Amino acid sequence: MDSAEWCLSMPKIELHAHLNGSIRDSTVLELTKALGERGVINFSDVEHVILKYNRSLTEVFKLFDLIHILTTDHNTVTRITREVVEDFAAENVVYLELRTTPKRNNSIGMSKRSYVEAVVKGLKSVTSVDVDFIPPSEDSKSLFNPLPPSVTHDKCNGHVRKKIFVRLLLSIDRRETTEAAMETVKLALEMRQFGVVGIDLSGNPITGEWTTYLPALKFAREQGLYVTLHCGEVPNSKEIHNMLDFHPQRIGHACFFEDEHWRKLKSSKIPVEICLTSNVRTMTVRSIDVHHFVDLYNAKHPLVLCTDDSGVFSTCLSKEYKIAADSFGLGRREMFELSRKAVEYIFADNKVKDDLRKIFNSMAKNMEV
Ligand code: 6MZ
Repeated sequence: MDSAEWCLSMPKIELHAHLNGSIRDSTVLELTKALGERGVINFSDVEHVILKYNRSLTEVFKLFDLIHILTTDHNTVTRITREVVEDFAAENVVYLELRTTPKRNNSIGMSKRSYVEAVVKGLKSVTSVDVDFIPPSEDSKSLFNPLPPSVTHDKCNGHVRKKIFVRLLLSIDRRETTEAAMETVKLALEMRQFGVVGIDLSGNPITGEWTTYLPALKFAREQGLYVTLHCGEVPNSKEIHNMLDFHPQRIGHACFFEDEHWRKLKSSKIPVEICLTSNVRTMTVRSIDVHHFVDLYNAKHPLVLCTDDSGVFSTCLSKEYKIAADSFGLGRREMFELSRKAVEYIFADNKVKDDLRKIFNSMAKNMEV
């Protein structure tokens, strides 16, 4: 087995994946053409935005604006959720924490709540793999029926079926107001019974002030939701300090950290979601060989490899592990251990953690690591 195949077959944990950034290229093109035919957009005007390979951070956010035009209706949100879960499961991701920004679109009767319901419907509509997304302790009698027991069994008709745990994070976009952020947190609390476990702060990092979201983030934490923050995606020393002082359960990126920030981060032990391809492509790190992964890894700081936007950056989690192996000289056992340690940083409950530890233990024997 070559190292690409090995990275593919290894069980993996994905903790930083934006739903609309993880959309398949083929789906983006299909939706763009369909809207072009209906005269909603002009395909030749947007083609270059979609097909461009190397994008700056600013261009990435232009692409998101376009993707949101394509995807923001209930059926499409359901479809892309299903496809994204199927794609991660196909590459042996055993636990996925999928994040998305609830969107309101009055013209089509979409509220933040109905958006999230469309996502949940997408989780429910996956048939190629068993999806565990409803926490067992929750009363899930309203809105959707729980999955029938046969669907949650590992064996179906004598065949071992793949199973993926999925939990949701609701994102606050840095363009939003305090009130809108608070609405998202309240929605997350209401949707806990459908696997919502936390809140993410994301969006264009040059937009908005951190203090705008602080009341909503504090409220989220008081109510027992987990919080992860995009932190240091652009140089902003004061914000990085303030975010670390808030002590979120995880942070994403950590690209523009200075010595003081590293010191604070390392003593805090806050796990970092590392997105290698995303950072290189958006030029938030100069090149892969100077990526902060190396320093954090050598310091044994908690970290997890993630994709960020697998569709937008044409990557997948197996590729990210292969890049880490090739660029930083990690062996198979080290990659496996890196993946296994991520179990400790997930936002799902202890039962899920236990199940995942068992999966990794049994795979460790199979894969002889
Ligand atoms: C910050 C990002 C991001 O929520 O519509 N997003 N925010 N930095 C990044 N690094 C490249 N990549 C994605 O997914 C798309 C949204 O996720 C956030 C942005 O707010 C983007 O609009 P959803 O499913």
